[in-house]
Amino acid sequence: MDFTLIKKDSQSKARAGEMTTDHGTIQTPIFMPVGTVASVKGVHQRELTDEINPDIILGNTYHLYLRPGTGILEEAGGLHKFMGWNRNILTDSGGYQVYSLSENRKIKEEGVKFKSHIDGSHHVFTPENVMEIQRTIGADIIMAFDECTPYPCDYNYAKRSMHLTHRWLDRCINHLEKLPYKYGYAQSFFPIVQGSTYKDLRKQSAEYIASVGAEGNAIGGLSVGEPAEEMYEMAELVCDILPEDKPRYLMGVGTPINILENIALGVDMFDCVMPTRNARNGMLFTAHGTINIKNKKWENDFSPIDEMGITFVDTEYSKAYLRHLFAANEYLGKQIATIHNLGFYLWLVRTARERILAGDFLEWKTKMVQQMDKRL
Ligand code: PRF
Repeated sequence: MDFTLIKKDSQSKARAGEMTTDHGTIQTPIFMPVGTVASVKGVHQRELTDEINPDIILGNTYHLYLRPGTGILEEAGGLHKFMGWNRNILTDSGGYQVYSLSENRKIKEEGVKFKSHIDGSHHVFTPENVMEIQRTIGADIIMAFDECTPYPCDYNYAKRSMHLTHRWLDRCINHLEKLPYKYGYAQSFFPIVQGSTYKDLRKQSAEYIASVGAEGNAIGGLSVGEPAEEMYEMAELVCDILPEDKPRYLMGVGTPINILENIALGVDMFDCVMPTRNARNGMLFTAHGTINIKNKKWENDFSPIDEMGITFVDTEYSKAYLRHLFAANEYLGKQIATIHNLGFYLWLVRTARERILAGDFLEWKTKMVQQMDKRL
């Protein structure tokens, strides 16, 4: 993988860059739509490609391992072929889902024992088998196996957990060296900084992660319930330590405002279920604030869903119609809202990039943060 820093903002720590893998170029800052189970929920690949147009999407090792399983993915020739997506994919390692979804998980030095949320069957994730699984899934970017600490987290637990994540990282790297690529294209490996909300731990973890010299680096353990100000403080501290010439990925973040604030601190990559999950509950993100489309106030508002929106749904359907679809519990409502929200998130990061290149990012960000903080 190649990463070129194209421009650094002079008034903030924001950057515009370009990553190139065997599946194409990714312009940063980027938001990666979440396609947990080999599907961006409710969105056809054509709508994803032609309307939303992200350079990269995300898949989850935990889910794909449980279903359809690595056997099917290998037989398909990898996840890209299986799901009909020929641009970039990043897979998360399971080092988060296993804590948030599975029952009875037991964390030991060796790895994590867990029970499937689907059928209750027993499984073990270790740094080694998670690297093997990610080789078989075949994403362009694969993640280290880590422990994401909850919030709040007492200092001693956070410290022990961070050291475990570091030891697991060494095991990931040692094992990956023995595993050739499976499908003829390269895979890049990103380690993950942990350390909860403790500055000294975050510093220590960022220094350790930076020392392994990976092609890109991630920040985990944030957006788990801590106040936004603490997230920003940790992200900034870590970004200042991670190498400048490698992409930085803040995992599982966040609201449109969180994304702009973290871009300003030097983050290049984001993913979050928020645009897709909230869409299915009738919450729309726009440049002027959020809309609860189920609200009665939209009942006879025949204006377009989002005048400024970049996707066809924004101008071809009205708010009143979309409200009706939610009231009638029609699938189409969730699909339209999902396309709108993802279109908005991609518009947001693309515009951030344009503003960084134009030199007025900070001014634009300040205005956008104010605007987007409203409920319409
Ligand atoms: N680790 C991993 N995936 C993640 C996180 C993490 O800490 C987070 C935290 N917000 C989201 N996804 N592996």
